[in-house]
Amino acid sequence: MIDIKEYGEFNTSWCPGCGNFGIMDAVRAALSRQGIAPHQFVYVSGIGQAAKAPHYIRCNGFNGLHGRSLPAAQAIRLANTGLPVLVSSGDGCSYGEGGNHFLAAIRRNVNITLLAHDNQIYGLTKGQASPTTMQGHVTKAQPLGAPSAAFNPVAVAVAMRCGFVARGFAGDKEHLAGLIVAAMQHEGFALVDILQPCVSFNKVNTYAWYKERCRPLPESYDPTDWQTAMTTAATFGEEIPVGVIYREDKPGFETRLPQLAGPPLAARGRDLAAVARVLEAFA
Ligand SMILES: Cc1ncc(C[n+]2csc(CCOP(=O)(O)OP(=O)(O)O)c2C)c(N)n1
Ligand code: SF4
Repeated sequence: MIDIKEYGEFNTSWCPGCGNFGIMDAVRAALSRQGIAPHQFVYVSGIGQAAKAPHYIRCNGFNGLHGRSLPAAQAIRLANTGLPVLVSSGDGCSYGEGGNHFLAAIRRNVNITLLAHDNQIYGLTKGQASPTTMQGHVTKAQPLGAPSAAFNPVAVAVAMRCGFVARGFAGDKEHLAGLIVAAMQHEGFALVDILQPCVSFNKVNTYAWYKERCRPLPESYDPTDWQTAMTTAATFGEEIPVGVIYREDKPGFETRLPQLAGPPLAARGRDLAAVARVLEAFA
């Protein structure tokens, strides 16, 4: 257990009441419970309000381009297979600009955890519809209502048999912290899609809206049953199940590359003469 104060206190540019605060509290609690000190993990993000999360916690951080956090995170993990790697990314960043990286990360199954701050809107750029915005939702940029059907990331991840798929709610920090711990403990790519109110630009999916609908899965729920998980993942409307929706143990990408057997690449000595030979050969 690490003292929460170790992760620091920072001024943020988030609006008062933003769901990102609940997610950050849950991240701190999850790290503390696992005894992971600020220098012992890497926190990766792209661009957006969610992507500012690594700026507001003591950590090793990396900010990539919009939608490009997952490739960077996977590279970091493959270079240092002993290192916990967390990604915070908005629904636009993860499922819009980064949509193909999301699918590739599920297929590749590198051992990282994606925390998708899903506020069903583009927060940083002031409220345009994102891939998870509900069809018909009126925004400043879509005055006639969002014309496209909403993307369901949880259902897509389950359909692809992603090894760990959970849905959480930023308004229930204790439950969310448990999901983040379970995701980080999972061997392979883990998705936690987190319903996160944007109090400034999403006046439809508010705290009250989510609270009325979010139902924690019962103890008896079996997340290893794929058919049931598909039905559970597809449930999003008057009722929204939250918890670990699907899990499947399978070998991670790291076990499939012989080059990664043995100590992490980052801990191995560097052979600069070999690098010089490669440069010479291809220059
Ligand atoms: C390739 C690219 N497209 C668009 C933008 C402009 N842009 C920056 S943040 C953002 C939306 C962020 O929304 P989301 O990822 O949902 O995160 P949030 O701010 O809601 O946390 C957009 C469209 C950009 N920076 N790069
Ligand atoms: S605009 Fe929305 S997502 Fe961004 S800080 Fe404000 S409440 Fe949070």
